[in-house]
This record gives sequence, structure tokens and C-alpha cells, in this order.
Amino acid sequence: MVEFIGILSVDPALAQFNPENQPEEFGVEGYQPPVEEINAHAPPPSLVPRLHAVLCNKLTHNNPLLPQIPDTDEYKTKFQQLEQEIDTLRGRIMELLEHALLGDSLAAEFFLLHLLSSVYGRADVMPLGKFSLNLSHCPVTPKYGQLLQVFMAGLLSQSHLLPLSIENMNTLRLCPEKDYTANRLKSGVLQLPERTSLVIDETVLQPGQLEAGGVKNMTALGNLISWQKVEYDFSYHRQDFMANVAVMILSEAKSILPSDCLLPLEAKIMPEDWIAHFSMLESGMTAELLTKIRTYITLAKQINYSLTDELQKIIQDDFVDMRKVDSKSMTVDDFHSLLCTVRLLSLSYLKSTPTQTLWRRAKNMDSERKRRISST
Ligand SMILES: *[C@@H]1O[C@H](CO)[C@@H](O)[C@H](O)[C@H]1NC(C)=O
Ligand SMILES: *[C@@H]1O[C@H](CO)[C@@H](O)[C@H](O)[C@H]1NC(C)=O
Ligand SMILES: CC(=O)N[C@H]1CO[C@H](CO)[C@@H](O)[C@@H]1O
Repeated sequence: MVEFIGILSVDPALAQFNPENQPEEFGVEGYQPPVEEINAHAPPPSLVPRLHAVLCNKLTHNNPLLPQIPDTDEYKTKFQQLEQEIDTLRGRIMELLEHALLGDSLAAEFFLLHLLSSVYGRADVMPLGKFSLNLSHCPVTPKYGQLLQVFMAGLLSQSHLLPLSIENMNTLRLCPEKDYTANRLKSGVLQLPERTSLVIDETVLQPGQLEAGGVKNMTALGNLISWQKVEYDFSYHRQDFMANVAVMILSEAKSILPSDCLLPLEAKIMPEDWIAHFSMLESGMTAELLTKIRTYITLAKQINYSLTDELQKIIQDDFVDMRKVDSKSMTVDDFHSLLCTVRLLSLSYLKSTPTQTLWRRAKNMDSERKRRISST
């Protein structure tokens, strides 16, 4: 994500290339570029307006409610204001999320953690901080995924819905591909800016035949979820680009994609009228509350998290104990996911470091989640 300050031009005269100043690649001896390539380099400004940039900044977030730099007074003031009322605010957010998740409070907690997750670093190829959520036992109607994503789009600055139908998988281009004739990159659905939320609705999946492209597309989705990377196809070679996309999967029963956190939804309400159910969320939200939630989500994501030595020791000892009791129910992966949970839980209280209470809560949430998985 980049912010440009410049002059937008739709003037055709400025779009013409002067042959004298043609870039080198055009000047290779004896090489006549095909007409597609020339057109791709100089599309009419009615199609592609020109931006003459004076300044460009790489953005850490694109939320207009918050300054880019945490060191400013405005940023600190906003943080302190929300910090003071965090318990009330978090309570209000939980009510809204619980309503959106059909009365399931545990799912609402995990949903909040998911909304605050983002990749903050990498250990080798392993992305740290991601928390993709697999909500199984979701209502089987395309309306649910759509309305849930519209609701999320109201809270987040970037989100996207991808219905996982056989047709979409077989026909959509998920990864960008180079078109050598036009000498340009054709964009793909997974070419998403940092910190986008991607909702994959698997409940729309019907039995059918995945073609070769569809199989590759499924692999591309799996790579995004597991490794947070998107492989661009340059035909003669492939190039990985790192991604930072929070993926939530809505599935009916068993899903076919990997995820960090699986949670079977226990719906307490099953609305007849989906639109009415979701519009109740909007009517319950004042402009002031909405502004607070939007600020809160971006602020929480920006927090630099760390563990105190004391808590690190407690957590390590706990891991050893849990392994002693049942080594199968606490694998290294489980432990990693538990560490993610406590990290995001702390961020959700705008805390940069967890307390013992939060650690206990993370463990309880996790065992409640596992209890649900084994009972379904
Ligand atoms: C979702 O959960 C199912 C059921 O346990 C599991 O088989 C699948 O791997 C998970 N998929 C995703 C998308 O996380
Ligand atoms: C987190 O740490 C980085 C690197 O030290 C710093 O640039 C950034 O401003 C910090 N973020 C916040 C929200 O304090
Ligand atoms: C990543 C990938 O291989 N994507 C494929 C998805 O499906 C489309 C349509 O079949 C193919 O063109 C893509 O190559």
C-alpha cells in the first residue's frame, strides 16, 4: 500500500511516448515490439489516467482515523482514550460479534482475535502472527457469508469475499500471471494489499470436477493460508511474493483447506430473515461507536508485543506439564497456536504484554475449543 501525492492527468497529449525517449527495452537492435506491447505501454488515458507523482509514502495502515506514525501526540491521545474505556468498548464489540455469529460467544472471542491478527515477522519461511480461522458448522446459505463480509467491511479498511465454488476455482485467476505478448502482468485475486481480511465461503461448494487450473488455485489458497505467500507465474519461472492476509473460512462440515484455528460454530439463533438479522447490527451502532471500533482495530494491530521473562517461564513450565498429562493433545503446533491466542488476546485488551490471568483465559478458550471439536 502506497500513498501518492501528485497530479492526476487524463490529458491524451501527455500519454504519448516520444520515440526519442523510448525506454531501452524498445531499442534492442532489430526488435520490433508487437502492437499489443506498444498498446500495453501506452494505453489511452481514458482507460488508464496518468499520475505524475511528487511524493510517495509506503503506508503501515490505511485507516484515515489514525496517523501513520505512532510517535505523534494525536496517535498517543487516541490510544490512551481507548485504553481508558477498553473493558466497556470490548464488551460492546463482543455483543456485536456475538450477534453476527448467531449468539456464539466463544466464536465471537476467536473472531475478534482473528480480526486483530496480522503477520508481524517471519522465522525462516514460517510467518508469525497469522491466525486463520476455520468456522465450521456455518449455516449453508450464500447470504450468511455475504452479510458477514459486509459487516466486516464496515469495521475494517480492507476486506474481500471469495465464494469457494467449483466454478470460481476453475475460472478465476488467483495468482498473477505474466502475459508476454502484451508484456504486462495480469492481476490475480490473491494479489491483496497487506492486512486485508479474506473471507472464503466454502458453504457454497457443490460436488463437481476441479480442472487442472482449479487444482492449482486450491494449492495457491493453501499456500496463502499456511505460508502467507502468493506465487506469481512468470511462465518460465515462478516467484514467491510475501503476503499478509487474514483468512477466515466459513465451512459446513469438513473443510478442504488448512487453518490455524478450527472452531465448530454453535449457533443459538437461526434467523429466518438474514438481512433483518444483520441490519439489527447496524441499527445498534452509533457513528461514535463505529469510529471507536475502527480506530481500536487498527490500534490493536499496531501494538508491539513482548513477553516478560517471568511469564515466559510460567508458559514454558505449563507446556511441559501439559505434555506430561497428554502429549497427543498438546503438540508443538498446538502450543504455537496457544501462544498466538494469548498474544492476540492481550492485543485485544490493548496490552503489549499478557498477564497471568490472560494466559489462563487463553488456555481455557483453547480447551473449550478442543472440547467442541471432539464432541462434533
Ligand atoms: C476446517 O476444519 C475441518 C474439520 O476438522 C478440517 O478437516 C479442515 O482441515 C479445516 N479446514 C480449514 C479451512 O481450516
Ligand atoms: C513498534 O516498534 C517499531 C520498531 O521499533 C517502531 O517503529 C514502531 O513505531 C512501534 N510501534 C508502536 C505502535 O509503538
Ligand atoms: C495459481 C493458478 O494456477 N491459477 C489457475 C486458476 O485457474 C485459472 C483458470 O483455470 C488458471 O488460468 C490459473 O492458472
